[in-house]
Amino acid sequence: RHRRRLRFALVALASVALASALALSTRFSAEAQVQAMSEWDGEDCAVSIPGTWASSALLPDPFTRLDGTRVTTRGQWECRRSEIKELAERTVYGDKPQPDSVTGTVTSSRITVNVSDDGRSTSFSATVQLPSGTGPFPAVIVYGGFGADTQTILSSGAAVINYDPGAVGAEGTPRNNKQGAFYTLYGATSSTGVLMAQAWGVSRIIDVIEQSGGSILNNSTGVTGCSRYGKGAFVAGAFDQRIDLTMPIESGSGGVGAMRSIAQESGSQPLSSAYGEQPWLGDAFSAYTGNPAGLPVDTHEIVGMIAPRGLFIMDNPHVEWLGARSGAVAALGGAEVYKALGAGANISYHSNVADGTHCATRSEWRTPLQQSINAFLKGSGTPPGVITMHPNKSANLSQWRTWTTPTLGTGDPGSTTTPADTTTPPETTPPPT
Ligand code: MCU
Repeated sequence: RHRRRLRFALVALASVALASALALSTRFSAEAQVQAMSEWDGEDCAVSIPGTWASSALLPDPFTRLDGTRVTTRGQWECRRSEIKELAERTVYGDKPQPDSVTGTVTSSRITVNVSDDGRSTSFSATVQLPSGTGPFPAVIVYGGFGADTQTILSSGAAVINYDPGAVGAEGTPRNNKQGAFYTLYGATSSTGVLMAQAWGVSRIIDVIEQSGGSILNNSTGVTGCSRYGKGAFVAGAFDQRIDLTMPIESGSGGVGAMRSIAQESGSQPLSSAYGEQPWLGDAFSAYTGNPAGLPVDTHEIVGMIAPRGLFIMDNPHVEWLGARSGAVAALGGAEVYKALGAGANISYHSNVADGTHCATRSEWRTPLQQSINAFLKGSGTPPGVITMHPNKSANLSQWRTWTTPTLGTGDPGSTTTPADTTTPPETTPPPT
């Protein structure tokens, strides 16, 4: 692991040099391309979780640490983010372990992954579709076989990695007999939910891409999926900082939707149902299905964990079960973290679509999808940077918080505390029809 860290550090140094060069030429691409060093770069933060925490009906303050003080610098945010990660693992999703060894191969049609941890081994694979042109290409890991616009991904110049998440974290099992590659390693009674197991699988695919030497796929990676696979893509993006672009589609309850808001949004999938329908969430979440106010986090902070990396959240406002208003609540709350980091344009939310069909391919999302791939996976152009809510499913953040949003500076005494870019995504409202 240490050798890997060193390699990441060297890559990071090179990227910093590259990023500064880019910053001189185009300020925007420097913001859009965020280089992460490793799966989680807050490993060295000392996080100690208390036995109890205050209950809150409104969204918890992302910027107040467990010790009660607020973060004021970007460095402090990194460790606050590790607190959020730890709390979210313990109460919502379950733990995401880092295995001892990962090997595998990347060809132009397939990625194979072999993982061992603590004397047990498992493997799984995914198929690859390359775009036309000359590689190496960035790639988008697509959960499942529906709902993501793979044609637009390919025509934007990114490869598609077809990921069968069920091979790593299976649906259709009772909680005490979970199945799939993750549970082969960590046990069928692991309390980690299927979404986190599947996210772990995504991280192992990225490990193999990183090791492959970059002749077919480079290290720019996105993740997407619709519905249950949108829940999965959201968790994958939040818990692996090497993912440059996260695009959950119509993910609903157990996905992007703010849990406190889901509990109040009429017709949306109740938390007890999201917990019970499949072992998506971790076993510990059973304590909160009827008491979301007791959660120490909510999904706006999972959105915040992704900041300042690329995020494009897509919601369907026509199917009540999908709780699009709660998705908007989480997006607006999480966008405050992006703003605090001076990266307001790196998050987009869009639910203003005409077709009510769940997981339809939608013309309204094609351009922002292309822009997101260009900005975050190819380093060109500007990200969409829009929050566009359907009028029937709009949200008002002021009803959900009492906290304010700080501007997080570098913390260096001599340096300016003003972030490079304080762009706020415009809140666009469609003309009345
Ligand atoms: C939105 O995702 C789920 C939803 O949570 C389930 O209740 C329903 O059964 O299936 C949706 C889905 O994955 O549709 C493809």
